[in-house]
Amino acid sequence: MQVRRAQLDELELPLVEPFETSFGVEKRRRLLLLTLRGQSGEEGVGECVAARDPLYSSESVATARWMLQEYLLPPLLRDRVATPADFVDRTRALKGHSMAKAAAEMALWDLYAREHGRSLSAMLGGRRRRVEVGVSVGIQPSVDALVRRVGSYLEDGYHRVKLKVRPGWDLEPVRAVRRAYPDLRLWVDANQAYPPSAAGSIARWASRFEVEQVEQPFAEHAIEAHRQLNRGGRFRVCLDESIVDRASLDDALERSALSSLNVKPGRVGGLTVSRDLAGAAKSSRVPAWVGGMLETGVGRAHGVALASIDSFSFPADLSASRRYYLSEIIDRPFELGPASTLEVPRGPGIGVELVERAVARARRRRRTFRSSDY
Ligand code: OSB
Ligand code: MG
Repeated sequence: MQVRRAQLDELELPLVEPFETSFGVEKRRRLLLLTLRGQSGEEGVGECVAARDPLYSSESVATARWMLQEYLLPPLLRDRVATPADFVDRTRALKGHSMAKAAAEMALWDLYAREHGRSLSAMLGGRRRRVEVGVSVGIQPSVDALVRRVGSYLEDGYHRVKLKVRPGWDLEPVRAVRRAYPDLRLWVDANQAYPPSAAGSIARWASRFEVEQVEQPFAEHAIEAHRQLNRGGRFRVCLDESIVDRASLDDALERSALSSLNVKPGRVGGLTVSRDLAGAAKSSRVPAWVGGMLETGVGRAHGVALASIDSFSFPADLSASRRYYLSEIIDRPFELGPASTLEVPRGPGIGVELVERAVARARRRRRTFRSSDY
């Protein structure tokens, strides 16, 4: 593949409602969209999941834009890459900046699949036509509001719910949701909000209210604390932020620090590594599932294609488009189908197209890079 032109758009899209986690509230998603045009004239698009501020991880829209324009796009416009995996190999020496790398890697995957006239799912080796999904529910103004919110998602058809928790928003909301919905498949995610000393109390409420898994309760580097919590066995311990590459996964698996793995392509540098991580987890009998970062339809389409691979076995954090945004930037917004699933697009590449007018409306800035400039 030879990239001839790269277009980097910064968008701002209002969320249908604010999304609150232990690290902050997001009302409008700021994001980068990268469009790569190949020699063939085909285009591939990738979404960067870095948020406006570096709260989930050290990356932000500004660091990702800088990394792309200084280090990732120039070689891509100068030299050919054989495959998306080849791009991963060539950029391995550059430390960190996984979200910036992932945006380029995923745009390359879309381009690669389109140049082969095949769907991204098929190119990745995915076999499912539909993928099972759940919904991630932010911290709400009150426990009553949370129970109503969960109720409306169950009415929509979601079979699995993940509650965002933090110290002071855990036992009561989890108890109330469990009382209202005794059979619900219930997960929680703390985004590193607890000190290791909270392990005893987390284990008590998680067991008592039959929480199936607790995601990333402790700090990114607190593998030992996660290992300790994972010894109880009444619920799974899921890692998200702690797993940034194959080495960190192998170490955590070796130490039995996890019993579920959230795989976000943005966090680990793209789809090539995501597929490898899910395979490694499966070999250790740890279920993997595709996580989300409030993506638009572009990142959602990449996530759905990834989730169509057999190595993923738990429901993804990839909900219907309208759970996130009033207006989508793709032509065929994702809708929830039977049995809490999203359909895997079957057209070339990610199988959905950008709606140029919607992108233009959301665009805050654009920069174009051409191979002739390098
Ligand atoms: O930790 O999984 C997370 C959103 C933003 C940042 C971190 C996380 C999340 C989610 C949302 O839980 C999942 C989704 O996109 O539906
Ligand atoms: Mg998480």
